[in-house]
Parts: sequence; structure tokens; C-alpha cells
Amino acid sequence: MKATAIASPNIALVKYWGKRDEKLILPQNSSISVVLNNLWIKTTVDWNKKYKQDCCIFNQKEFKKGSKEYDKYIGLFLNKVRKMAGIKLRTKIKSQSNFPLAAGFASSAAGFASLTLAVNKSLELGLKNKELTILARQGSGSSARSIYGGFVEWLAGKKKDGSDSFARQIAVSDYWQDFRMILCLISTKEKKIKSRIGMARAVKTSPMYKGWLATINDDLKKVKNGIIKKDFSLVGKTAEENCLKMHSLALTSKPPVIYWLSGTMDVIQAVIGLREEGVECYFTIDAGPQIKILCLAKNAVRIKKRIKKIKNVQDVIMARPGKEAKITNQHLF
Ligand code: 2P0
Repeated sequence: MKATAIASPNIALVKYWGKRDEKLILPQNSSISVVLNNLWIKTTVDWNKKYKQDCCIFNQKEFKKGSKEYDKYIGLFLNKVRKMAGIKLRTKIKSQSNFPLAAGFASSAAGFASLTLAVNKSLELGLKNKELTILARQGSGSSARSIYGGFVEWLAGKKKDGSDSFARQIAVSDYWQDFRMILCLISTKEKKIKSRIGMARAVKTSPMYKGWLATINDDLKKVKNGIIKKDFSLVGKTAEENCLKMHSLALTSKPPVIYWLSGTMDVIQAVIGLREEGVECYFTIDAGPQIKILCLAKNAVRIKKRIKKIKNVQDVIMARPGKEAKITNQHLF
């Protein structure tokens, strides 16, 4: 009953920032993202009577019952899986990533997507893509978007049971071959305020939340059409505006949630400077200090060179649209 899967993180172009149901992880609004190549998390799952309790090892660090990561995230998901499969078995999970966890590179998305695929295979649940995204969503919302590759939308849905809140593909990874995302690593420290806490606080306390919901459908429409037409200006401009709106929710939450560090700001200024020079590029930022630059292949090298000179940028990774989550036979134990 052992299986292994690999999945890549996704970066939202229209963000998810708030839930309508905390238990089922149902979002306030639909979102759109791009799955990245180059970055991955591999997860091996094994269910066996010999395990007396769940044991989870992420990048060599162990998380058991009693740890925040287990009690608030992984344990809740495993209990949902056990209920769904009608089993009581405990499990051993081991994950390995090639990028830092919990720092704003969407590690929970890749982690839960790979875990969901591995669980489906190891327990022979027979779930198809749509159901896989519904199960992954219940581990971590954004992971629904990492089941597929390329450009993906996650529908908010309206139903109370969440059966209409699933992800689907807008375009495959090869559809837009010259789309690039440059990931700028500002800090590898774990962020202080997890997305789950930050977004709940925004829904409850940000006076901007109504404005967010009032303009989200327009952003979704523009980004989706922009992807289909490969209209880079429309996608980039809308994604940047949407990111700034998301952070305005965070900044105006009470108490405020501030994910940016000075390096984040340095890159924002560099992107604006490059645009003034006629190099088209846009930025987006998630729940952490890392900043991602959207550009086309023809400008990517020039932008990367410029960003590498910034003192507060620790590393720069070039990414393009990546592939869907997959099963592999290369187990981690
Ligand atoms: C997104 N983020 O759309 C947004 C933008 C971060 C900023 O989805 O509570 O780890 O597990 O559902 O998916 C990160 O939040 O939160 C996220 P939960 P998740 O990518």
C-alpha cells in the first residue's frame, strides 16, 4: 500500500484570499494560476498495520500528533481520507522538495497535490482528476490547482457540500511557450502568519474585503481571456493589480498582515523601472516575501540579470508553465 507522486507548485494570477467554509476549504472567490516547471515536491505514502500513529517527514523534519503542522493541516486531511476510504490504518508520509517550504513558493499546494495523488493510488480510491482536485482542496485550497499542469482555474462553487468547488485546466503547459515567471527568493525564513490565518483575518476585519469581491469577476474574466488569447499585457497587468488588491486586504486586516520585506520592495521598484525603459514585465507576490516577475521569453535574460544585482535578492529561478502531478515508482523509503 505504498505509492509516490510528484507535483509542482502553482502561482496565482488571480488570488484566493478568504474562505466561505473553513472546514471544507471552500473559497470566497474563484482563482486562476500557472503551474511551474523546475520546482517540485515528491511524496511517498505508505499505509500499514505496523504504524501505530501517523508519521510525516517533510524535508527530513518529522511532524507528529501534537505539532501545529500535524494537528492543523496534515492530520485533518488524513482523517478525511480515512473516513472517505473507510479505513483506520495509520500512515507514514515522506516528502522531499527542491525549494524551501512555507516561504511563499506555494509549497503547500505542491505538497498536498502530490499527497492526494499518492493517497489515491496507495488506497486504490480510483478518483479521476475532478475528484482529485476536490480531495486536494480539502488539504490546502490552492493544491487543487496543482493537480493539472499549465494554466488552471479553481471554481469557488456555490454548493454547501463543496461538490462544485473544483479545479479545471484552462490551457496545457505547452500552450503558451514564451510565458515566463522569474522567482526571486528574498528570504528562506518561515513566514510568521500562515495564509490560513491571514485570509481568515482579512474576511473578518478588512474594510476592503467588499471591494475585493466586487471586482474579482472582472479580474478572472480578463486573466482567463488573456491566457486564451496569449495577451501578455492583459494577463500581466491584471495579475499585478490583483496581487496589490490581495495585499491591500492583508495590510488593512486587524492586526495588519505584512508579508513584504525590503527586498520585496526593491524588486517592485526594479520592475517599475524596467517597464519605464520599455521592458514589459509585471510582479506578483503571495503570502510571503518572495516576489515573482511575469515576462515573455524575449525579455527574461535581461530582467534576470537586473534582478540578480539587487543585494536583498538571495536567488533567482527562471520558470515556465509546468506539467501536471504524476505518479512515479521512485519511492522515498
Ligand atoms: C493563492 N495563496 O491563490 C493564494 C495567494 C497565498 C496567496 O492559496 O488555508 O495554503 O490551506 O487553503 O492554499 C495559500 O493558501 O491556504 C494561497 P489553505 P493555502 O495561491
